Amino acid sequence: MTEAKTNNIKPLLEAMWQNYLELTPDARKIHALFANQNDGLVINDHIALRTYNLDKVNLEKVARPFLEAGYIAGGDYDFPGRKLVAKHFQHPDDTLPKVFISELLVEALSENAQKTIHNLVEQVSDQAAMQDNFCFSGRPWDVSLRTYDELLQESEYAAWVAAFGYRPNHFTVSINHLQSHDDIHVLNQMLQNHNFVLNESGGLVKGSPEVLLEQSSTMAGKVSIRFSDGEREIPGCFYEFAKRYPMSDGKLYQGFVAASADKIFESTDTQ
Ligand code: OOG
Ligand code: NI
Repeated sequence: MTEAKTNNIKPLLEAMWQNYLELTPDARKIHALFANQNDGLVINDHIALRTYNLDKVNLEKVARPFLEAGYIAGGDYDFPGRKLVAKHFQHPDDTLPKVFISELLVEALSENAQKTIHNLVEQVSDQAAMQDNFCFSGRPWDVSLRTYDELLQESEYAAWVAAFGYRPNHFTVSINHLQSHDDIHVLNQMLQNHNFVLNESGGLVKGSPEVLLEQSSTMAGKVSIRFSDGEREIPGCFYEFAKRYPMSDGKLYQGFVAASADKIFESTDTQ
C-alpha cells in the first residue's frame, strides 16, 4: 500500500457520495436534517456496492481500490435465497466507512438470465475495473427495458445492477456518532413524521442489541432511467441507519448480520 493510494480514498468516497446524491434526493434531505442537529457532522457507518460474479466485474475487482487504500477484508456473508454472497471491508482509520460489497452468483440463475448477464458484461472493456472510479462509473452496458423486465422476473438484484451499473446503492448514517439520536426507534419515528418511506420488511428495525447491530433504511425512491428502448421510473438508491453495540471487550461490533442484510436488500425492490 502506498501513501498516495491511502490519500486517494477520501476524494474517492466524496465522489461516490456526490454520485449517490444525484439519484437519492431523500438522502440529501435526511442528511441535512441530521447535519442541522449535529453541528454539521454526519458520520457514515458503511457504503454498499453490488455486482455480478463474472471475472471482469466481480467482487474482487470492485474491492481493489479499497484494498489498495488499506482496507482489509472483515467478514463473509451468504444469501442463498437471493443467490448472493457478500464481503465487508474495513479500514484501520475507523473514521472511514466500512464497504459492503455483494455479488450475484450468475451461474445459479436460469440459462436465459445467465446468457443475458453475460451479454451485458461482454460489453465491458477488460480495463474498465482497473480504473479507481469504476465503483461510481455508472452503467457500462446498453440494456433494454425488455431485458430489465426479464431479469426482474428472476432477481430484483440482477435487474437493479443491469439498470444502474456501478454506483453506491446506499450510504449509512452511524447512529452511534449522532448527538441528536441514540434510539433507532425514535429516529425511525422522526423520519416517518417527515413522510420518508421506510423499509418495513421484517419490521422497521432489523437486528437487535443481542446481535450487536440494529439497522433501518428508507425505501429507494424512483428515478427516471433511460434504456435503449425507452425510459422508466424505477427504484434507485436508499439511505440506511445503523447502531452498533459493544462486544465483551468493550469495542463496537464491526461486522454485519446476514438475517438483517437479507431484508435491507429489499430496499430497492420494485414490488
Ligand atoms: C446491501 C444490503 C445489506 C447491510 O447493511 O446489511 C446491507 C445491498 O442492498 O446491496 O446493506
Ligand atoms: Ni447497508
